[in-house]
Amino acid sequence: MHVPIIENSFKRALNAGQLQLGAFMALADATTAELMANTDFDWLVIDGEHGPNDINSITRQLQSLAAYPVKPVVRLKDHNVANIKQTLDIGAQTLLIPMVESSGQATQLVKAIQYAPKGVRGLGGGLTRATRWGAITDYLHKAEEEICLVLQIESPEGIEELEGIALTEGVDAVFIGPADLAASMGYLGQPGHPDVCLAVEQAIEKVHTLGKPVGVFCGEPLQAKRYREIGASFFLIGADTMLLKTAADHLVARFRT
Ligand code: 3PY
Ligand code: MG
Repeated sequence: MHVPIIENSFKRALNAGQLQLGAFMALADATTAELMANTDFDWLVIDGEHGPNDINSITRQLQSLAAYPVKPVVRLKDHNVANIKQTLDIGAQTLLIPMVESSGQATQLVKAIQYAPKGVRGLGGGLTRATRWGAITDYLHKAEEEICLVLQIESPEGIEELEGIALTEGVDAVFIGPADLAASMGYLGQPGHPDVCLAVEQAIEKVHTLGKPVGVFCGEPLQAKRYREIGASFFLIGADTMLLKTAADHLVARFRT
């Protein structure tokens, strides 16, 4: 049996400059992921950096999301080549990788998603969901085209190296993380500080000028509009955890008064 490779609609949307509104999912649960897939978000990030996810919970969430048009992304916790290999092998096609600070790191991350001789991704073949256990018979030759590598910039060092990182061949897009950027700029817990917002704006403008898709976490519609105007096209605007917490607090408060 031959199954065609799954096209990466997130990669295509980014390359077409289409607005993509997304959310983090840190509840690490397949049913929650399915619930989130039944909203109007364009993309959802299974968060393996801060959420209590492991390779099994990420697999279950990818399986949940596969039944819906929403575009799944997995954020990894580090740059480990073996983690990247396993995450691709369970069928993730878009990876968001945090804390990238140099073009050297970007080059290593690109190699991690490519098979030899270009890269270092090990061959899982029929053992993997990525190949639908061998049913996607041309997976090896088509995989790279359908993988989307998004690197997260969230430090002054990363901002300094922005051009080299964004222009590294094989890097599909850049995502700015204001929370860690604020902390590393000396404004811990103040991602909305004017100096941080200015750095975010300058980074967005730079990546956009370089012709690469650029995204950012931004929970404020007006600020997101501003970021959109200067070139950002994909946004994370919230998280499942934050949505549940806010709604729960709000509900109880209405009855306590
Ligand atoms: C950050 O802001 O530090 C993130 O990682 C994502 O928004
Ligand atoms: Mg961060």
